[in-house]
Amino acid sequence: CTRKKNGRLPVMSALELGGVKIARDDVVRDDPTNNVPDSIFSKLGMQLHKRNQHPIGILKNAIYEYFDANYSNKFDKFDDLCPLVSVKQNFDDVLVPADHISRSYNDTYYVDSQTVLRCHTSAHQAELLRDGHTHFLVTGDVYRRDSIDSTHYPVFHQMEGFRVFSPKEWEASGLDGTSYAADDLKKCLEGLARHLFGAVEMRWIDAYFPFTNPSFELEIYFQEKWMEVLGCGVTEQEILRNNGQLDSVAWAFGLGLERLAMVLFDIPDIRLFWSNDERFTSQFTKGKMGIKFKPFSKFPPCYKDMSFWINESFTENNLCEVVRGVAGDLAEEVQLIDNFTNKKGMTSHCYRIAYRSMERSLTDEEINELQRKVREQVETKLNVELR
Ligand code: FA5
Ligand code: MG
Repeated sequence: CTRKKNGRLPVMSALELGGVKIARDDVVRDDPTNNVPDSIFSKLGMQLHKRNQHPIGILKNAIYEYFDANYSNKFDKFDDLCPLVSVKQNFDDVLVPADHISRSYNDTYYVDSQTVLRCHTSAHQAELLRDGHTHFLVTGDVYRRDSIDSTHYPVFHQMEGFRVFSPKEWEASGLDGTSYAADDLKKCLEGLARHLFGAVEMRWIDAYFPFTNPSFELEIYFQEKWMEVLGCGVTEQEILRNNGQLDSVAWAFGLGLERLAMVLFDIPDIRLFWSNDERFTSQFTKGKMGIKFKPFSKFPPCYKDMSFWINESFTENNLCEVVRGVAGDLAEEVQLIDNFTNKKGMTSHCYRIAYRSMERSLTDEEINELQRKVREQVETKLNVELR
């Protein structure tokens, strides 16, 4: 990690010395100041985006190529900024309101009450602006408590892009600064999509982010569905003003690298990015973009249903955290399949858990044992009543 100023050094050095255990396994219950399970903690420092033979690293380099070619090396590149950031960096600096859901312990991994595992690379916008950068790309691992399916994983990689315009750049165009930046942003990202994919079906969706206005998301058609691959927009003036850019306008984007790599390399499930199986890793070559992943085998999934009466504090993210804690990457999907409230006002949920290994077939005994543990922990950690 490259550490910077901002007073977070004590946590870091303690961490580096192994002096503080910031990971714990009983995430869901009590300790309100740390909800990082060991499975997540162990992903810190893996830096898939710095492996030139890994699809995430290959993709990062291909995006760099596009920016180097089109902006004659103007974009400063960062891929080594520490994923442990302050609450201020992750949220306040990008104007995330105090009561925004993304700040909750249900959505974000907290190391302590003032330090999080960044949930987006936007956490670095403000400090880089303050350091005088006007064109930059930030790539890194980001962390979120989230649902479980083929396109969601609690650790993934983003690339942030940021470009500042000075008044003389838009004044000649006859457009106002915001329209000028929005046009430029869309052109830039459409050009990037052409560079990466050639032809691909995509569409722009209006979106909302606290740090941009207007805001957009880009979706790509993949596996018979529209899949969101990035968020972007014209940066809120307040962020520029707070960080030393008084008369400027800027755009920003945040790409989901796994999602793009799934489309590019035909990777059907996001868990594969973490596979050490040679049958996965050996299929990719440094600098080669045209490769299509050949599934080495397809094992059948096994489905287990589970019903319980929920309580007020029940959340799907907490359930998913329990499932991941027990089954790790053997959990393929957790899906709500039934939901009703009885006359007494009690609400029942039925979840279907799909278990499948990407690498081997699972035995019935193994799956039954996983399901037994999940049921046990759901009862004890989430305090719900199994049916
Ligand atoms: C953000 O994180 C914003 N910071 C992006 C942004 C940057 C907007 C700058 C405007 C300006 P969002 O939460 O939508 O936005 O995530 C961005 C992308 O990350 C998504 O489009 C998706 O591709 C990817 N993503 C989100 N959650 C997951 C997940 N659990 N697993 C894998 N990829 C994910
Ligand atoms: Mg989004």
